[in-house]
Amino acid sequence: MADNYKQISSETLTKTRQKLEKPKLYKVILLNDDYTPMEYVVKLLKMVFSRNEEDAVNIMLMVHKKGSGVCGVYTKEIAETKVFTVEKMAKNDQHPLKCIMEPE
Ligand code: TYC
Repeated sequence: MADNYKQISSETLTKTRQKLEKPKLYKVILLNDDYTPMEYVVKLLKMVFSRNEEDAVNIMLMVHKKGSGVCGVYTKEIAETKVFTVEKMAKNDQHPLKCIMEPE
């Protein structure tokens, strides 16, 4: 019998409430600045967010024009890791690039 059905008599089946909650999702957002080179942002979007060239360029341009842009939506731990990785890479390469996360 399927796991999410409970047999309460030989003839009656009741579907039990699914107990698994949907995980909360978080947007990872890149912030604009005046110093980080555009090519560097594109490279980072490809590496950290697995974006292709076209998507990476579009996201970078959106951030450049509007001040911020969503790079992806992830569960909490994955979003935290992406933010950490972006800031660590940028700091290591001496760019002031900032990245934040927000509940969706
Ligand atoms: N504004 C930067 C420039 O003109 C480019 C840039 C884009 C920087 C996106 C940060 O998140 C960023 N070189």
